[in-house]
Amino acid sequence: MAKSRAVEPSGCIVFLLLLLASPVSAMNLYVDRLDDEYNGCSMESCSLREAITVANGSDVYDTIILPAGTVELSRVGAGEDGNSTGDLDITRSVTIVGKGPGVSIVDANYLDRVFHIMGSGVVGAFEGMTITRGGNLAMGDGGGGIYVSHGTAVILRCDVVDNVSPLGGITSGCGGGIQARTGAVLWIEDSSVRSNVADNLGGGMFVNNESSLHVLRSTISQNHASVGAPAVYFQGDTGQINDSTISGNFTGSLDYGSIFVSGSMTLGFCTLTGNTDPTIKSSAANSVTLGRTIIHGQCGDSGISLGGNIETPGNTCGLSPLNDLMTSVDPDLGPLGLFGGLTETHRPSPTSVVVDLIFPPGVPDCTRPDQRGVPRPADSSGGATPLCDVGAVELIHGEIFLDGFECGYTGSWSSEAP
Ligand SMILES: [Ca+2]
Ligand SMILES: [Ca+2]
Ligand SMILES: [Ca+2]
Repeated sequence: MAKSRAVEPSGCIVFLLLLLASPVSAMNLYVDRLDDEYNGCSMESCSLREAITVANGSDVYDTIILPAGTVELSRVGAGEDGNSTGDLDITRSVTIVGKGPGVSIVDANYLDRVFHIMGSGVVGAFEGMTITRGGNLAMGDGGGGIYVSHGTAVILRCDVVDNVSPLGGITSGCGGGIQARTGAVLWIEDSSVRSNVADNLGGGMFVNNESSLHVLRSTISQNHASVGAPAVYFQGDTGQINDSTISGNFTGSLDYGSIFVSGSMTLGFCTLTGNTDPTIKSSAANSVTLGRTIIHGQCGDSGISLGGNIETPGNTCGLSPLNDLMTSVDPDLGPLGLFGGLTETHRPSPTSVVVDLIFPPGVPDCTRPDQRGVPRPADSSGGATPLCDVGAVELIHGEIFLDGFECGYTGSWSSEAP
């Protein structure tokens, strides 16, 4: 198994900063009503749809600020691209900032998808919001939550949840949560893509036609796709998923696996568990590069190993006996839940086979915090030396997270703390 490259989000930060850099004279547009009024922004009143129309007519990169609450789209008319009905059509670059997922919510009431980013070079950036209940049989193409073609979608600290992509008529049924097509860039960080449904391919997301995908510190869970690839369908240029959890995605079809890759994708420090097998499938061998990742399930094809991976049970991913661990031992991962950080994760038990492993020199070592933001490496099992754990979580020895409500680290408590 060749070692081809380090498990790093290459050049990502610089790229993101460039994308989000605001040129001079950009406007801040404050949304102050939660309905779907559409008769123009005024000083007294501006809906999200009205604010996007202002940004679409602006030559500079504007920012729209959402209040807390649920913006409910109500203007009937799916498949329209002028931002007057159905989905919210973004034709000039804009950042939309909410108060946080679950606090600022954009709900499309299944009248159409939620957001449509259109045009070469157009960036739609979403920060701190829930994007939900998008998708309609008449929406045209896929992407129930977000559809980006040619342009860029940046998704930071968002939940993309409960969106659908139905199949029939003019709608492809692909990309229940998100669809990125035709040279698009899909960038996802500190976000959850959860419980989205595609009647065709790509329950969580569908990325194709030379598009690229970057996922960091995010969780893709409980998505469904009828034809296959319930987590991610990727037929793109380059794909990277790092420090992330892919869990419980399901399909009745085995043809595409839970993650399907045609092209090239790297998964580093990820936890893959509870997905319909094959968990990863590709159009050709060696399309997928794995580093420091837990594959709790099966692969459909051999990949390239950077080392430090664990496959259990079995030996289907083409991993290296020298640099990886293939075992039949259960990884003893806890339930998916909020155990620190912004997204749900599976914590291994302190006695899990994935914690505090020593691999030969040359296997990628810990270089950045885990999905939750916990610095790596940490002592996870009560040993003398901090050692990297495999997967998205670095367990801290003595960490007490008995359930999702008890978040804290005993490192800051007294030794007498219960
Ligand atoms: Ca549209
Ligand atoms: Ca529209
Ligand atoms: Ca450790």
